[in-house]
Amino acid sequence: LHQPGLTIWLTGLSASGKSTIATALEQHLLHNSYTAYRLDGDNIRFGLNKDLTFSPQDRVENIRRIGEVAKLFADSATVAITSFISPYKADRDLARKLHDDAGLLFVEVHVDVPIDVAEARDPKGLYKKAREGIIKDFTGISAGAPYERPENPEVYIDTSKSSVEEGVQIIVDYLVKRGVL
Ligand code: GGZ
Repeated sequence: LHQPGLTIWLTGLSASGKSTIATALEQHLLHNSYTAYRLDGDNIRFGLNKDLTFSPQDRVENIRRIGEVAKLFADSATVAITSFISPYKADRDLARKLHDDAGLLFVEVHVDVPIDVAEARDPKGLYKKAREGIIKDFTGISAGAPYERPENPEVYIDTSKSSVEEGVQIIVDYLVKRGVL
């Protein structure tokens, strides 16, 4: 088994299903003897990036650091899977460039969902709080907190149409097609 080093970068709205797909993808890879490691809010925003808020400047720094950390994992021949909104195109492109410059594969995955579907899911009640103004700077809801859709992602998943298993399979199929797995 050739163990590849690369980063699979999931981007999308809150409640789009990024973390669920990231977790299922990580399990799939581990069960197939690949080394994979997931970076998400739970292990990054409460640790390395606990000094950062959701202001535009702090989101830029959040994604900059995550891009650097993902690159280190990829460089160690791990499949790094990141699961952050990463709302700004320029920041995602910067993370991509870091990988390109190091000769490491970067796979951008747009985990898309219509915002009304995300808002109806609202698993943590955050959309409701954002509508009420209790949470400020909420992506896709608050003025000044846009989500810039990827223009040319390597992989596209619409979680209002695909199940979690189908979403994982779409990513795996892409990696097989690229000769990575
Ligand atoms: C967006 C917020 C906010 C605001 C708290 N805007 O669905 P969740 O809860 O579990 O995931 C969201 C997470 C977003 O953190 P990221 O590090 O992925 O964001 S970014 O890439 O834009 O830096 C959400 C929760 O944190 N959350 N406040 N104002 N999401």
